[in-house]
Amino acid sequence: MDITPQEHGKFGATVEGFDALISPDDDVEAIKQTAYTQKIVVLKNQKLTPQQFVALGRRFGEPEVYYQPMYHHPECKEIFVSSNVPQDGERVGVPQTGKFWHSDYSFMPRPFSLTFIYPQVVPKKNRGTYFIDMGRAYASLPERLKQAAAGTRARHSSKRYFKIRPTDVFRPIGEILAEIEKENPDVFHPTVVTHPVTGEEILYISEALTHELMQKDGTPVDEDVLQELFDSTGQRDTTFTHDNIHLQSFEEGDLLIWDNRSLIHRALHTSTPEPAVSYRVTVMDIHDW
Ligand code: 7UC
Ligand code: FE
Repeated sequence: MDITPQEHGKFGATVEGFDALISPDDDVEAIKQTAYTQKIVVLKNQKLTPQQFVALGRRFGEPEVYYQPMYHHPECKEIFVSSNVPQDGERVGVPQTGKFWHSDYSFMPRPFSLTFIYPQVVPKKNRGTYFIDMGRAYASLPERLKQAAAGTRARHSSKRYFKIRPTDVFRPIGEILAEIEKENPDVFHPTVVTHPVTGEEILYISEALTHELMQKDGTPVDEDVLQELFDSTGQRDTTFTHDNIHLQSFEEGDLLIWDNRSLIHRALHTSTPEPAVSYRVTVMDIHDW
């Protein structure tokens, strides 16, 4: 197995010669450490069935089943399907997922540690995912903003990006919102978290899911602070040319693993309706948070 820095983009590593079925545990451990330190790992030339993909995830941690069944793979509930391609005339998964800056499951009490994406149908144009390393972004903030974020908590909510389900059609929006509130109440996470493996400090906020900052005693922080943090870290750059933004592209056979604690990401979906299918597995590692 060979681990080398990625040729394109700003960070990440490429792995050649890893076989999910037979490679030794030492290889898995080396890849895992690389994911924590280099943030993105691309496993090349993977050829896995859905079941084998879940088994690969299990070698890295405990796979989590997404809380909403409409995203599940029909055979493997551990796989979250992003797809605009019907199978036997039926919808599978959900189209156009994650087209906004976020960290997976930050609106849950315990967000995922690692995310695995295994593209199945790769669009020809506009493929890829934007990433921002929020550890690096935090380190380069002006001291004034670091101080403003320090010691505060952030409220995360799925509300703005909750996808209307087929069963929601003709329901009053207020009723749906009340249901989201009840089943998936907003959560608070520290605004600055320490990565349990690397010790790095991370600004754990995203434009789509973070709604408000609060002092420890519950006093709200001036709304401008959060907006400035989004701005400074590159999340408001509609040209995607901010120095913090890395565009990760992929080709068939690539399997991406990333550190979901320190990266935020945003899917780059095709503007024209090109077929695109991607499978996702998410795992919890043994570390807190
Ligand atoms: O449909 C989607 O974009 C799913 C998103 C709201 N959540 C993904 C996650 O894991 O947090
Ligand atoms: Fe995501």
